Amino acid sequence: MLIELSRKTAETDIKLKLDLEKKEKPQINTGLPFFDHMLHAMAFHGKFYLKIEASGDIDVDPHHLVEDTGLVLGQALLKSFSDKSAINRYGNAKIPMDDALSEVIIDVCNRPYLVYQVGFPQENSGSFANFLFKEFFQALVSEAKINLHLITHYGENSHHRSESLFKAAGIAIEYAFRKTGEKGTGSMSTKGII
Ligand SMILES: [Mn+2]
Repeated sequence: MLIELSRKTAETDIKLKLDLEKKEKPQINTGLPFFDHMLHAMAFHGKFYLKIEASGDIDVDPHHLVEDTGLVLGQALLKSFSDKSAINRYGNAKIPMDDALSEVIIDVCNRPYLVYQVGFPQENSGSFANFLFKEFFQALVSEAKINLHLITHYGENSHHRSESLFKAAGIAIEYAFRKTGEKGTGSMSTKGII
């Protein structure tokens, strides 16, 4: 299912297309090259289609753009689930990249909660401030209403840490939101609804 969303404020202008069931080359352009690199890695390794055209007041601070991109992606993930067909609900992935190992665990449970055990030995990757990734994931979690645990176990290179984290996030997200073909949501919770 292709989901198209756009969001325009005084600070940012974001156009996003997401199709979790279609493998197509990701197209990401936020004006922040390292952020593009991470989002591309997430969609490519998650094997889903993601197109993002985003612009904003990054000359002031990339904060708004990074946060709002997470927000729109979270809204798209929630929408992908709006037909209420059964999905795997849980997903996890542990992905290395050279010296670094990261782990992502997800529960699509309608209760937003982020656990962020993520650290970076270097503050920046290129010109990108790594602490901004928390703003991205916090916004995504709030809008998608998911429980997301992000862990960077180790790694001496921040670029490798974040890249393994985004790859793991893509794989875990794709699996958790993947439709199982069963009817309804009954299989997903003992309460009958999540
Ligand atoms: Mn890289």
